[in-house]
Amino acid sequence: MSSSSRSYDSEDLFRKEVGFFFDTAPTLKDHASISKKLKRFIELNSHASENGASMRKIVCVTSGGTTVPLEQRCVRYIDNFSSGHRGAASTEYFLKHGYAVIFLYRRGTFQPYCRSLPDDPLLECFELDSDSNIRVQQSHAEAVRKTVMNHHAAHELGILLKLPFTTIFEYLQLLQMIAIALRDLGPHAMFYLAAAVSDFYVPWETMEEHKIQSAAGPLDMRLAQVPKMLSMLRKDWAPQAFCISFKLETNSEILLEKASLALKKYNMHAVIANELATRKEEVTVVTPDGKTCIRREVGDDIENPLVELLVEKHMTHVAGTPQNQ
Ligand code: 9Z3
Repeated sequence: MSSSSRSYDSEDLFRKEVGFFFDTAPTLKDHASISKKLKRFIELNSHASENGASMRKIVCVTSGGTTVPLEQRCVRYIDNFSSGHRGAASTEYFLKHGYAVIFLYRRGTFQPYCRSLPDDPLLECFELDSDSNIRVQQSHAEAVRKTVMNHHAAHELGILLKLPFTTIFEYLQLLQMIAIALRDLGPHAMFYLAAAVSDFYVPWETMEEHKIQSAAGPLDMRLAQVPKMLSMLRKDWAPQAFCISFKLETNSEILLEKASLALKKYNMHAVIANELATRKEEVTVVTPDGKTCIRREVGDDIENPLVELLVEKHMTHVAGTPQNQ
């Protein structure tokens, strides 16, 4: 077999797997209302700036881990680690750089502007005065003021759209919707894929409907591979968009090699390599031009210099992409 017919066969098989994934996934709840919100958000934010010189850039930031349900009426699931801190912090910095952000996040994970609040903000930030009126505790007043102010500013300007997911099915359907909706923005759109995405799943049609019974003995289950949708994003959904993915490993010896492989295999514009234990201190930005190591400065978030570097690279991408292709 020639190598070209072999690659055609594997491409064909890959597209079949993608088709199977979407055709058999449970229908996304609220599809129509999400689609409407998305359309309105993109219309509002993709207009040329006042002097007509440039379009506002829109970035889709994904954040948190996807789950893989083991039962259709789900009691148990496999989870992927991610607190959502990276995505929430990065969203704040993209907004600061003038981007509009579609924040695709796992329910219950960190939210933009809420990172410095305590775990139970309602109970820890507020107290009752002698007349039983609610007031903000002095020690949290500054954090609450900043959170509320920034949240309302983003809300009023209409520059932050939050879309939640839990399962791998919801996440990939939403990512596809967003990418297709952003396609017309060409190179002005960016994908910053910090969500920790499941590699294996149970196809909906082979999944047990009811809770799996423990009396049936040890559980033997075959998981299918989740098709790598990064390829679909680059080839079909939004081919001109600037695409950043993340590579997470726990073994530093294989991290950079795996990131370089992902860069080539999925034709990403950059892959951010990070190790679980040091992810808040150090990341390496791997691009076709080389590797840049970024370290956190004292009192800063690592996402600050990371986003700054990516914004620069995105500008170069926009300038180098012929428009109206
Ligand atoms: C990451 O590597 C993120 O940086 C973290 C952020 C999940 C480590 P936190 O949310 O942590 O701040 O607690 N995300 C991507 C992980 C991932 O699933 N990458 C895939 C892979 O490594 C490629 S799409 O194979």
